[in-house]
Amino acid sequence: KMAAAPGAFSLREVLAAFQACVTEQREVLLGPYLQGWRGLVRFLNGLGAIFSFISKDAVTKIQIMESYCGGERREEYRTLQSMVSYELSRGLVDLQRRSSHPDSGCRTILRLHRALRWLQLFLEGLRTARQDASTSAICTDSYNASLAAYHPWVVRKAAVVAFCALPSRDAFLEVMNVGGPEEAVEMLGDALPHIRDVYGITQELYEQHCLVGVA
Ligand code: 1PX
Repeated sequence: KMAAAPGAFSLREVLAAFQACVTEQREVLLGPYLQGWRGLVRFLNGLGAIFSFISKDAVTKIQIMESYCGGERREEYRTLQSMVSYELSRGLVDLQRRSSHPDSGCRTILRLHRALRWLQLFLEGLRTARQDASTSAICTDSYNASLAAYHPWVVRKAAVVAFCALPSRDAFLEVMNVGGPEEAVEMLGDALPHIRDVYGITQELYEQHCLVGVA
């Protein structure tokens, strides 16, 4: 078993951010939510340049959100709940078609939220798959069951081609840097309920406000 590279970061800390973002009142804090995405992007970049078209889009969306969270109205962007009520009450969301507010927080988070569903399915797949399972097959299945529905053909093609570059399940668990495969699987088991929770709270909030299809 390979020792963790010094200075290398562990996916354990990255996923812990999704635990930290749910408050006792079941609000989702945007700070740790975006921090979680930052860590995932860092991890994705470590997997190779073939994934950079994916990480670039994720970074663009994280940056849009970070500028709201550090901007003049930062108080309104403390939680997902406060963001939704602020943007909707001020008419800052283009619901049907992108026009005067093309980069609202609501539409930007929705893209990350859909990707979080992919992440949940993918990690669940990794956790429960046989040792000799193919990571790229797990990834393709999770993608087809989630994000693919929102992507045009050309993006779907590029994504599936990139997935072929993923290492084997064991090698993948290794680069997660949480210890051996058993430890990695255990960590995923601990982290997944929190990811599911964040996904569920967001989904419910978006359904209540008819935001699940925002342009
Ligand atoms: C141990 C697992 C850790 C793996 C970490 C992987 C982090 C993945 C981060 C992915 C973030 C993807 C965000 C995509 C958001 C999106 O759907 N954007 C599209 C729509 O946005 P728009 O502004 O146009 O309405 C946009 O068109 C997307 C373009 C880029 C292609 C997106 C392909 C997404 C594949 C997600 C799977 C990542 C595979 C990682 C392999 C481990």
